[in-house]
Amino acid sequence: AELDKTAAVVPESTALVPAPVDIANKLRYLFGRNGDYTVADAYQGTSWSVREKLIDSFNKTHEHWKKEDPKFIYYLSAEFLMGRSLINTVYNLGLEGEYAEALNQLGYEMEKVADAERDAALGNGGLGRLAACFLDSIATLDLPGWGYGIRYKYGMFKQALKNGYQVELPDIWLTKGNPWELRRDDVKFEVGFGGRVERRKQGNKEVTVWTPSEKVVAQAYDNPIPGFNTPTTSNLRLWDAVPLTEFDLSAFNAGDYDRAMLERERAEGISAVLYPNDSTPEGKELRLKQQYFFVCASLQDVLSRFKAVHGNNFDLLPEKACFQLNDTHPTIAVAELMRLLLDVEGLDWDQVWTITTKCLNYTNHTVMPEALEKWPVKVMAKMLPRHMEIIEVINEGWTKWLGGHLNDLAPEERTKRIAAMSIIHENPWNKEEMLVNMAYLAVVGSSAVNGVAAIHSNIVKDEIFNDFYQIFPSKFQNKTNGVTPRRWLAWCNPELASLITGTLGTSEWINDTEKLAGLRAYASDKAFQAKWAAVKKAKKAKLAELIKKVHGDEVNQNALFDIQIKRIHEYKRQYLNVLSIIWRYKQLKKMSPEERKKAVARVCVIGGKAASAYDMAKRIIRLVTAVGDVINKDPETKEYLRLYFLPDYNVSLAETIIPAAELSQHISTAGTEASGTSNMKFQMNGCLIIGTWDGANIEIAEETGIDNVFVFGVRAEEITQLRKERKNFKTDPRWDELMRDIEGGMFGDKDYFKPLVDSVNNMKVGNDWFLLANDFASYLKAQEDVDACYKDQSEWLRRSIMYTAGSGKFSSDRTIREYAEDIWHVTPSRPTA
Ligand code: 73E
Repeated sequence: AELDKTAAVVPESTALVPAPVDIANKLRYLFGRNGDYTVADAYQGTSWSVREKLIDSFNKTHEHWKKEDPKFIYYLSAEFLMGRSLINTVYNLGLEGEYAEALNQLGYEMEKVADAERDAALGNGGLGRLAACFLDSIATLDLPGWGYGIRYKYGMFKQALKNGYQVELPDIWLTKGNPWELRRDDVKFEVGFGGRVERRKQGNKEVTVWTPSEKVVAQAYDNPIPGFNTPTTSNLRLWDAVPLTEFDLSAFNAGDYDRAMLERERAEGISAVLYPNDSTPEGKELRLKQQYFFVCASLQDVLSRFKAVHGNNFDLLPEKACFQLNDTHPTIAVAELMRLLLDVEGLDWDQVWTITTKCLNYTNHTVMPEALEKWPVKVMAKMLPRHMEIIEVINEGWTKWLGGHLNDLAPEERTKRIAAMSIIHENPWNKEEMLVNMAYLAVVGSSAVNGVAAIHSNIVKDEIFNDFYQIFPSKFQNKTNGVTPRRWLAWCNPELASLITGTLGTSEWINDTEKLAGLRAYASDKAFQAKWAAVKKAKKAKLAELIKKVHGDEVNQNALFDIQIKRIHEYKRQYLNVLSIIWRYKQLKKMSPEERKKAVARVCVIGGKAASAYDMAKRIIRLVTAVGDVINKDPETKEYLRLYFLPDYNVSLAETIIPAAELSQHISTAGTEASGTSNMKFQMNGCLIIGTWDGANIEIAEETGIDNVFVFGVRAEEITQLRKERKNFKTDPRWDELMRDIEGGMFGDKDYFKPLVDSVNNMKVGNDWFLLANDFASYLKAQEDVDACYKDQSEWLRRSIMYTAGSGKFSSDRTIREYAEDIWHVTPSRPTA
């Protein structure tokens, strides 16, 4: 008999079950635990309980959006560096009181329980973390929007130290299950690779048919993203690669078993590992496969939802969906959207080109020339033959159009310019090879192109894409990065948050960071400064505890906590930081005990991962640990100077380090760091900055008051000339001394450090491309200014308060509002609570 469906009572939510009971229930029925819980259990029980509230909110939001059918923004990114979810979810949903209380009743402390969670580390660094902050803001601002990416089985490697050298260990993060995801067994798409392309007659029309030689299935996992102070919970949809045969059990007959297993391995390989490379992408075929895999699944998913509502009215697509390409990694979307609309939906070229370019937008994140992705035509033609054809046709049309547009140029000049702007071009290092320039494809295929900080967007316009900018000036924009003030101030530094709220008389700053400017009125107030200092002190004590745990050392908690945490890269110049620490050490050694007592004591912390194949970066890590080994043991100076390398820098470590920092270092060669985002997190937490005139440092200095920031070094405009003149540069005698020290074995490992020394001195090897020697003297001078300022604690605290007060601009809410208004044209749509 037919079931009477209306009779089924679906409880609206689990809200009526008290949290402690619910946690115990989850442990009993999901894990078979009955009392006697470990902290890890408490984490599991709590998370699975919170998950249900999250899903309730997710469902409400999506029912609402389904009804309203607003325009959506889809953020396509190969990386989402989410970090931990429990605290963020509980606080964003406003459940912190309830769950803290529940855990107390069970005998646990929320903070300790939260510590049992593993980071979701599906990203390398700034680019991936930016994507995560953007999702938080998109949800908080009630913007209809989703993230789309890859559910890597192994995320960013875990970094360990062995005798002071980096070793990489796999990030096995899913083994204990993941309460923050929801597998959608009904959402799967096929993704093909290789094979051949044919034209066939279909009635009086010629159609193109691509028959891939290999197919895999993309399986959707949803990761609900709760907004703060709103009923909106949006979504990050990640794709897992599984074999086709999982559908088709008949392939598992006796003879095919081996083959079926091989197929499984091949399929699963696609979403197995994140490429652990930051700022320079790896030109490996598997990486192109990953890119196409998630782009293809995401576009099919969006089109299938669109068609369910609007049928074949594809001209409406740009009014219902837009895609942001997070760097060039998802750029194959240009060709894939064309293919789906041309070959699958049967529209014609001009219509499809119009729709595609209206729907796509591209963000550039780096100026490093080696970072602009280029795929050999041969590789692409083999893996994605139909896409290669489409790109060829796009390029033909493009270069032809250019020819007309550049009519005024002399013929030779015109030919040269067209060649320089061609999406497909010769490999300058190997004339035999043709390359597809993915950045050019993204620029030509998008409505808007943006950089990530003011200076960077100018470099994008004036240098890397200048030819394109001259033709399409209005296509180019700036969207200065931001970070979520929820994770990076309110939740990671509740002590400071409550002082701010108490002082401003409102917590509205969490959604409206411009309100932080109200703190300026208190910057010189002694009583307020004392409270501000007490918070910093408590956070420093926490970091000191961590250093003790990792290195076994007690550190002087009255010392200046001086931090540099970011990926290890020559352009970020951790090496320069180490040189100044060695210099400081040598000065301390020369002082009498009385003189030393007057010196500013420092605890220096450096953290960050080196890409596994990045040899020079690994040597820099070893230099840090070797220098630390000498300095930290020296009985004469150890009260005054320490240097620790904190291994396995990740999101959750950052949440402990940043609130404790008093000085942070952002010292890239001017013109090399597109933006930086940790600088914003430090600023929010009242940490002073020593930095170059680069990336977002510039805007941070403008907002904070330039005199409050320790700025040093040459300017971006000077770099080209300085590089030309580098051969004749007269190095500082102090620099020469330090080079001799390292070469002479002051920190051991002479041979291993030799290439490092050479890279900044020897013209044959490195030519000091990042101009450490040029900035060395002004850097030491800025460090002296830091010391002088720290001696005047009231001035230091005033500045610290001015940093937080000036951080309003750097909320990712501001950034996302700008994207929404200037690029996406999406508007808020909030479900009722
Ligand atoms: O300056 C940062 C920027 O703040 C930049 O280096 C970083 O993106 C951040 C967010 O905008 C970045 N990462 C990459 N390119 N730029 C990158 C490139 C290839 C693979 C992985 C990451």
